[in-house]
Amino acid sequence: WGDDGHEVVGYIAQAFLTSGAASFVSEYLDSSYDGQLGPAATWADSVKYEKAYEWSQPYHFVDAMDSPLSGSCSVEETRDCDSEGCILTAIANYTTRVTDTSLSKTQRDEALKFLTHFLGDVTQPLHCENYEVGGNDISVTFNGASDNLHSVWDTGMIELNLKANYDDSVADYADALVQRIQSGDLQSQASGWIACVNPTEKLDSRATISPLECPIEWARDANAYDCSYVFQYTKGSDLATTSYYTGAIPIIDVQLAKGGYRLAAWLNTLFDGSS
Ligand code: DCM
Ligand code: DCM
Ligand code: DCM
Ligand code: ZN
Ligand code: ZN
Repeated sequence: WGDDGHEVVGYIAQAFLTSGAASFVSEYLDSSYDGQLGPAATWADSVKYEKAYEWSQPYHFVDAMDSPLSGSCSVEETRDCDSEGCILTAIANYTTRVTDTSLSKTQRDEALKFLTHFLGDVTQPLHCENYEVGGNDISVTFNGASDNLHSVWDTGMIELNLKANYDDSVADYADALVQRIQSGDLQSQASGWIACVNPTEKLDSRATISPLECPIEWARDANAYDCSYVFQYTKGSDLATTSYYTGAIPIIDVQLAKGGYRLAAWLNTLFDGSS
């Protein structure tokens, strides 16, 4: 996702943190973010082209070598996540590091910022797809301009939706999604989004669960949209002015909502022993 999507994920998560997780965030998050996961969620993108952080570039996605145009979608760790790592191993790594009391405050702050970002990216269908470099190499027209399919999903459709429905306010969009999770149309689905973060289980009793289990489940969930929707646009059409856009918005809403709700549940499990 672009900055707007990541900030929405961070703001949603913030709204669902329980006290222990909220305390960890306010104590460990770099003070320049004022204790808010929303503004901190874009940090990982802001550093990834710096020489010192180039190693983190492959952590933003998993190149699933499936066949979405043939209706075959899948994510496999051994096939799709090579030795340099991917978003699956990055989530596992930073989950371990954020709770590692032998690490410095700066290292745990960095782990929290990476987790906040990657639990967002793993819900973007094209971040869980190898085809045409996750859609980066597919040229499309969007809102009268040349663009690529990946960027339309990361940024273009979200910006248009923010302008049309939320007065260009990321905070208003996040608030609306929080309301829909708490008491609206997303309420009945939300517990299913955190099936991998058992609310009644303590971290210790999950010790036998592979740290990759949840990231893989989340990536497969996002990747399924590559078969059901993402590549099913009319070639040559303007994606902003067709049913492609109106059909994509509910998918983007629910994916950003999942990212935020899962991030809160994840941190609540790690720092409160409950989600
Ligand atoms: N780095 C790493 N392992 C990761 C992620 C990042 O070693 N999973 C970092 C540590 C250093 C940089 O990559 O900042 C280069 O590491 P090295 O000096 O071990 O080659
Ligand atoms: N690092 C990481 N994951 C690891 C090891 C290191 O992200 N498994 C990052 C944390 C530091 C940087 O690399 O910002 C430098 O690592 P080190 O402290 O190991 O030199
Ligand atoms: N990206 C991806 N899969 C890839 C390569 C890149 O999902 N195999 C994402 C990362 C960025 C966007 O595409 O969100 C553009 O990547 P870059 O800036 O590295 O070209
Ligand atoms: Zn992207
Ligand atoms: Zn990213």
